[in-house]
Formats: sequence, structure tokens, C-alpha cells
Amino acid sequence: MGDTVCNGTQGKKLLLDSQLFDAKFEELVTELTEGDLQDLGVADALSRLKEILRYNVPGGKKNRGLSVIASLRELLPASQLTQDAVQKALLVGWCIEMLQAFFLMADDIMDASVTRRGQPCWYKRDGIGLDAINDSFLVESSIYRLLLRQCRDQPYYVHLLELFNETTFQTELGQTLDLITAPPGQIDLNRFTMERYKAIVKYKTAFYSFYLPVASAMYMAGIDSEEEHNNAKHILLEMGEFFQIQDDFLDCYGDPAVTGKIGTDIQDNKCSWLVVKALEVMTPQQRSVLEACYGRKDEASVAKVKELYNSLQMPMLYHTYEEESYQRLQKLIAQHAQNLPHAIFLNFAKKIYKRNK
Ligand code: GPP
Ligand code: MG
Ligand code: MG
Ligand code: MG
Repeated sequence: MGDTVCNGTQGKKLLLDSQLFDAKFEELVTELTEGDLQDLGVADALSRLKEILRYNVPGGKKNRGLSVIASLRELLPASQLTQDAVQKALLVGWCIEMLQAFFLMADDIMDASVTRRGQPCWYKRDGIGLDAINDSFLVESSIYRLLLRQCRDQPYYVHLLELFNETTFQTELGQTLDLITAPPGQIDLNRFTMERYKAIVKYKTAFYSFYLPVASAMYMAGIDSEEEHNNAKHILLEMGEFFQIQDDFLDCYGDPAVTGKIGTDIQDNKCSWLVVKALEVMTPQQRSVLEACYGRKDEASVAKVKELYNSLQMPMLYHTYEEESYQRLQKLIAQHAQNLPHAIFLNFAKKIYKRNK
């Protein structure tokens, strides 16, 4: 996808999109924190914002952010992709990474997580605690300040505003479902159905992680037909569901040194793919073990749930599912991509299948 050398002109050093993207970040931090705010009274708050942005925004895989420029390269002929359009795609990519940072800073508080991207969660740092809630709000507002300053004259500006707002709402609905399906201390395995699971992950993950970046690029390329957007959404939501199933699998089976985060789904009583799938195949005796141990914080209970998952061969069930999902996705792309370049979807798929972080 975008990681090809195609942005340079003769005699100039060629840079990868990932390098361009990284270089753009500090420029945006400067714009947000040293820009037009004349009131010296808020200088301390702006220097806190700088620290928040640097700690929470750039440390991830950046697949979401980079896929805006990658998708735009597939949608527009090189002749129409001006330097300015590239810079705007990098900016919108960072806006998506900022939306993600805003969600994760808050999600880590709600999930009582300890590490994120290989470092302590922001709220866990000395002296931060629940002030991290306001810090997450600052990151969210920063998105709209950047869009206003750099895209307000563009024909796609209002489309982006509506898209970001709708996507935020969808993600918050998903987070709501995630939380109310996992009330602390109230174990009710009957809540964990595949139907509920699919609704949670579509809303909490798939819209913002998959549809948002591609839809942003489509609007930037002047594609605003509802039919085209629905075609893309169909494929991307399927990819998003698979992505969250991987996230759930890695919560238990991933290596924290690689994923950068320590799993909490069992302790948090989460409606994870693992528990939903395990419930489909377990015996009544195994169900009573799960009933006694799921959603508890003590090490012994967590270890018992993990043993149960192992005896049900969850890794094997997961790998079978992964293969089936990949095949289904290839078919969906063939059927639904229609006028859209298949490479947008295939490149995204290549980045997520068989991932371990
Ligand atoms: C991922 O769930 C979902 C989100 C990060 C969306 C949060 C939405 C908010 C409105 C706060 P997760 O808890 O499984 O992610 P992780 O495993 O990375 O903590
Ligand atoms: Mg969560
Ligand atoms: Mg979480
Ligand atoms: Mg998770």
C-alpha cells in the first residue's frame, strides 16, 4: 500500500509514506500548542497538551492513519495527487490516530488496564490518575481544531466533520454495549451470545478502525455517493469484526512484549470472542467452572479460565476461524468492491491477517 516510493520528484530524496507520516506529527503538535492562542495565561495547559499528544498519539502501529494516504493513492491518479493533497491526507490520518488515542486513554481507565503500547497507560502515570479524562477530551478537540485550520476551504470539509462525529457516536455506543455486557462482579454467562458479541465489535471497533480511514480518503477524492460508501462499509465492517476477534484472542494468547499491553478481558468479565466461542463448545461441567472463575481478579481464577480455554483448544478454533474469515473477505471484496480499487481492501487485509500485535 502506501509504503512504496512514489512521492518524490527527480533529484529529490524519495521518502516512504510512513516517513512522511512520522515527520508530519511534530508539525501538528507545534500547530496545536504554539499556534494562534495568544493568551499567555494558558501556556502551562498548552505545554501539558504537548506532553499528552507526544505520549499518547504516535506509539501505535499507525495502520489506521497510514491507510488514508494509501487509500487516496489508489483512488486518485498520480497527476491529481498534489503535494498539498498528500499533506492533507497525512493530516487526516493523524486526526484518526488522535481519535484512537482519545478512545484508548479513556478505555484504559474503564478497563483498568496497566500498559499500552509498551508503556504505562497514561492514567497510571504518577500524578495523572483521573485527570486523564480531561486529557483525553483535549486530544479529541484537537482533531477539530486541525481540521478547521487546514481543511475548512475544502469541498470535503463538512463530509469529514459529519463522518468523524457519526463515527465517534458509533464507537461510544459500542463501548456502552461492551461495558453494560460486562458489569463488574455480576457474572451471567447467558449474556455472552454471538449476536451481542457482533454488535459490540461492529460499533466499538469496526467503524472507527476500518470504515473511517477509507471513507475519509473517499470523501477527499470526491467520492460521496451513498452506494459507493455502503459498498466499502460492507467489506470494511467485516474486516473490523475479524480485527477485534484477533484483539480478543491476543488479550489472552498474545505476548505482552509484542502487543505492548497486558490482557484484562477475563478479569473484566468481558464479552470476548474467546468466552462466547468457548460457551458454544463446552460441557455443562465446564460451564460451572467458568461460572465460578470468570470476571474475577485473583490469579488462580484467571489461570483456571485459561486452562479451560486450552483444554477446549481455543487457539485451534481461532486459527480455523481466521482462515475462514480470510476466505470470506476475499469473496466480499470480489463481490462488493465494484468501482473501488480492490487494492484498498487487499492491502488493509494483508496488514491484519496473521498479525501478532
Ligand atoms: C477496543 O476495545 C475498543 C476501543 C478502544 C473503543 C473505546 C471507545 C471509547 C468510546 C472509549 P478493547 O478494550 O478490547 O481494546 P484494548 O484491548 O486495546 O484495550
Ligand atoms: Mg475496552
Ligand atoms: Mg481495553
Ligand atoms: Mg482488547
